[in-house]
Amino acid sequence: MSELDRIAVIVDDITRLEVDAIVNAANAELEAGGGVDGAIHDAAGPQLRTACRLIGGCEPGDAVATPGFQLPARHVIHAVGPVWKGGSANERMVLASCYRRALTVSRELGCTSIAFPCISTGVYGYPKHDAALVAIDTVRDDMRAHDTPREIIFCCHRQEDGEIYRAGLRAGRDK
Ligand code: AR6
Repeated sequence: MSELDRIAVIVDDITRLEVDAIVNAANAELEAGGGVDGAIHDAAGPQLRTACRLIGGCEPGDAVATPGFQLPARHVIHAVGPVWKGGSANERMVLASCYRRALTVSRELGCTSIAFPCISTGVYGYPKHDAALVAIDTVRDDMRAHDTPREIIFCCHRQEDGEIYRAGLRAGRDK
């Protein structure tokens, strides 16, 4: 079984997923913002805001976990992506680190399934194709090294993002 068989691409609202962990595209202050972060906070309820405030913050490239509260997902792993500044400010490294750290945290929590949004590609402005390739490469490398989480979902909110991931995975089949 190739690691690619453990990866799924779906187009959905990540707050609806019944998985062990969903990843949030958070900010360094862990304050509820817009985009997927806002949707996750709305669906999880006010306890999530309290839990985030207790943690206090998270560096770009890092990830921290809270419970999912009212979400169907058991955990939320808050990962802070890079703000796109043209590509020469270590954005690629920071984005890859988000995915690696989120996967490490999910293993510490004993997760078998995890869903990622397209981190940094909204408000933070990371070019979508490039971000998808970083996500796919980083997740594949991690999966080759680890048996868990067993199932990894790229949860895109828009059809066009789903197509970008599917094309990226198809191209990667030969690698
Ligand atoms: N389910 C899945 N994906 C979603 C959802 C959803 N419900 N809603 C939006 N997306 P963004 P960033 C996708 O802007 O660029 C926040 O204010 C969206 O289509 O949410 O990392 C935070 O507080 C896009 O592909 O995150 C930070 O301040 C992806 O989520 C800042 O934005 C990421 O877009 C983080 O910016």
